[in-house]
Amino acid sequence: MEANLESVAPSNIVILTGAGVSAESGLATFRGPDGLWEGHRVEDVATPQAFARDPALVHAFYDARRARLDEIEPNAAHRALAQLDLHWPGEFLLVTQNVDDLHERAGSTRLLHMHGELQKGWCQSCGERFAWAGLMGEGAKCPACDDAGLVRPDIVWFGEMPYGMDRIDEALQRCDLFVSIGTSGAVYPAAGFVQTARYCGARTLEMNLEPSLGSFLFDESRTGPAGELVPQWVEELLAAV
Ligand code: BJW
Repeated sequence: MEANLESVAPSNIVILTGAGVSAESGLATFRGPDGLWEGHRVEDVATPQAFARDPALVHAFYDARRARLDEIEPNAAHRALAQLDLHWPGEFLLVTQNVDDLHERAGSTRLLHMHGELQKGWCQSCGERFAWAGLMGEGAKCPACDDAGLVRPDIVWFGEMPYGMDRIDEALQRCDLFVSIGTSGAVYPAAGFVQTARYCGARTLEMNLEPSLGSFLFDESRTGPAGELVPQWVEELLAAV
């Protein structure tokens, strides 16, 4: 029997978003037919080893994606989640796997980028992380130590530890509603959040264009475009506050 989320009065919410949330803004997802890294599996390219092997290729990829941010806008799903953040009286954490800045441009503030951000750089010489606009390329100079050529995109690649895991774990343990939106469930640890939340007693909801790999783990699954499903769901939730 399908769980009825409307009958529950959650107070603490954790939301996980993936590439599907930005798809209607015009950003390709990773694993779709028109996915990023054309001709490559993301798992084969988004690694520190791939960067060491061919830094020019990896920089070119991230430089192009950073430039693309100027051409796109947040969509109805980003805006609805920002409204929920603004009006939700309980604890709230929006964990995004996305490296674009569309959630913050829509107005989200209780937000954590677990896979890094396109608009940040990380110096491999001094360890500093900093805001970055425009091209980075192989010769980029660190604004902190002035070393050139050792700045990389501040992106979490395969085999690296995602950001904010302690904060995320704590929020998952405290939440009574966990919602996953527009993510395939192919990449851990994010794909395991639903199990942690369930184990700690939360109800779970998935919204995706199609059922994800871990769809069976959710109490409720809504199928369709995030730009339609998310505003509808936020309206339902805020009407009950
Ligand atoms: C729509 C829609 C619309 C479309 N509306 N929906 C073996 C078993 C288990 C784990 C491992 C393993 N071997 C290695 C691992 C670990 C590894 C991993 O998970 N590998 C898998 C391949 C198995 N993970 C890691 O290495 C991570 N680190 C780690 O584990 O550290 C150790 C650790 C241990 C314990 C605790 C904590 C940590 C790091 C993962 C880094 C991922 N990085 C990337 C690339 C960098 C970012 C970038 O370049 O942008 O992040 S990979 C890529 O996948 C990107 C994404 O954030 C991530 C997830 O993808 P996402 O968002 O789900 O996109 P898609 O395309 O897969 O799905 C889109 C979905 O949207 C689809 O379902 C569509 O249907 C849907 N959709 N349009 C609604 N309009």
